[in-house]
Amino acid sequence: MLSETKKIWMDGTFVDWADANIHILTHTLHYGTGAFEGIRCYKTKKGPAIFRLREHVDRLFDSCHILKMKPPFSAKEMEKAIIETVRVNSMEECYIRPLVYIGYGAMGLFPKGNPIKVAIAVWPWGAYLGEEGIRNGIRVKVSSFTRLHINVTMTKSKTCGDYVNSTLAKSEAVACGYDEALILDTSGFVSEGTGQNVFIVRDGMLITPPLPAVLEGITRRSIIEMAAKEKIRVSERNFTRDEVYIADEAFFTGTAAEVTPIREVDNRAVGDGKPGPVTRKLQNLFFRIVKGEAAAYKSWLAHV
Ligand code: PPE
Repeated sequence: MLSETKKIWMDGTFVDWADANIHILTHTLHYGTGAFEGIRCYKTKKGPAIFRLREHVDRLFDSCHILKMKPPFSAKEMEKAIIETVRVNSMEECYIRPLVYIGYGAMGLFPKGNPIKVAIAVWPWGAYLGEEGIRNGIRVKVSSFTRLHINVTMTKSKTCGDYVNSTLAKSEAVACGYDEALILDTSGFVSEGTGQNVFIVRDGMLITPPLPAVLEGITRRSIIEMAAKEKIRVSERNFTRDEVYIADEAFFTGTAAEVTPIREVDNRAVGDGKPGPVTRKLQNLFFRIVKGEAAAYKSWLAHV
């Protein structure tokens, strides 16, 4: 269950958690045209710090632009509101969920004149795929559901409705006894997890699917930038599910999932079935960065 916090920011004002309600005829609730973000704030020696806040807010505005929703706040105002929401709730460490949605007004697919509404909630959220998963890796199954085609939904937008594809894949994987799903694209190549980008390691080279059919993950981009500094070679190219079977290492990245090693795919051990050295190295560096312990990456943190 979700741990409740005190206040939720709704359209410029703070309301009590219990009163953060909307009308049942809210357009987004019916048709899914809305955009959200997932951001994390970490405890550092200098107080709470939000990881790559600017990048997340930029992506939220890109999603809105794609969906033709104009938020009634600027990106700067959103950044300030996010920081304020963390502060008002006295959070040391939390997950942050901004949501832009189409409010109550007209029904029918064309939401002419309906207000664009914005909310920001925060709550404590531990390891998304479990502490055990972070430490020793998770078990993954290739999904029977195919990832969104690039001309069916807009893959550069973090659109609420697109997550039906993810929830179907996730519940199937869990029902089959796995921790997470790995989803193939319409050409049959590996795309991403239900809420994570995926990396494999072969002969010391980091490989991740190219952007067209996956979300432009901010953790993904961070890992690529970190790998470059660590002199780890990176290739953005397509690969098949059996290339994951024979990879030396594999891991997921995402705001919620952070850096989670994959120890098994479709009942086949990846490498020796334990998090490998490249995964460990990047995972350790990632956690040092978000906790403010890596001076070279200070600019990735927005202190509250
Ligand atoms: N792919 C998808 C489909 C996705 O939803 C996410 C984030 C990513 C990749 C990784 O992106 P980034 O967080 O920028 O590195 N998924 C969010 C929602 C998870 C949820 O269960 O809700 C997240 O991780 O916050």
